[in-house]
Amino acid sequence: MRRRPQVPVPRVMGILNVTPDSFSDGGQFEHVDRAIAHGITLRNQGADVVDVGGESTRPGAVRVPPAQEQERVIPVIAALVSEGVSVSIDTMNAGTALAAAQAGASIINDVSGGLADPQMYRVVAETDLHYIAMHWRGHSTEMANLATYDDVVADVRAELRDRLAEMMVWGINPDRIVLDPGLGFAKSARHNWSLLARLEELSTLGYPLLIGASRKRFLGKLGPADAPTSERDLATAIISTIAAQQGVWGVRVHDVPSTQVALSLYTEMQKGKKR
Ligand code: PMM
Repeated sequence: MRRRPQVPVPRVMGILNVTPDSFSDGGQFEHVDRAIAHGITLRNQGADVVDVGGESTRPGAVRVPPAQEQERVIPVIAALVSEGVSVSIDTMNAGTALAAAQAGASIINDVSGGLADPQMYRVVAETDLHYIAMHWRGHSTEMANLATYDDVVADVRAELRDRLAEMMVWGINPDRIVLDPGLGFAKSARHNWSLLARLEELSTLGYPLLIGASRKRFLGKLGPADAPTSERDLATAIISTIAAQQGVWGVRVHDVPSTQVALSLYTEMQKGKKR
């Protein structure tokens, strides 16, 4: 990882989705090679970690068998690790998390926060990797129906606290845990904005936070309806700055350069406070 500047800024996690819709044209090898090349580009652009995922979790996405998920991600992880890239594995499957750990991944990023696979906490405890536990209520096909809250921030906080209690039972090292409110997962646009506006209430759980707002649907509402998702990168970068101001541990983004500009701006401004 690159040297951290004196002003604390969030880690940048570059997104590498190794799914057929991300790198579709070409055979299996070209697909893997292009994914590896993109991972190296993300690192060269300044990503501290490259987050490799082989199963789409977009609203409505259907599940991928773990063996197929592993076929997609493991060669990519092994190649990136051999190039000195820090890798996290974006998976809900304990078997994939373990295979990724064996291939050299240093972070397990689980959008289900341990709810999708009863073996996940055992793997996290045994591998002792960093563990990103995201707030989650159900799989992509059902999550739209699960977006009901009394107070979204209080409810997400309470549900994450329940997950933390379970992690302690399994002997997961608290120093390894990062929490994520799970923007867009069983959340409406209004829920996402409330979570972003009140991040400090989640910080009171006492764990570092990761924010994954990148290119999500709620940002699309700020621009023309038919604009490509890459046009959400400016909004994403601004959210990276807002997240930095709230002291988050990391931001997960598709476009690393725009978030780097936003975070450099934030760093310079923070330095300006020092006399
Ligand atoms: N969002 C997606 C996938 N993985 N992981 C974490 N920790 N937080 C997120 O918000 C998150 C994630 C879905 O976004 P994508 O399909 O654009 O990768």
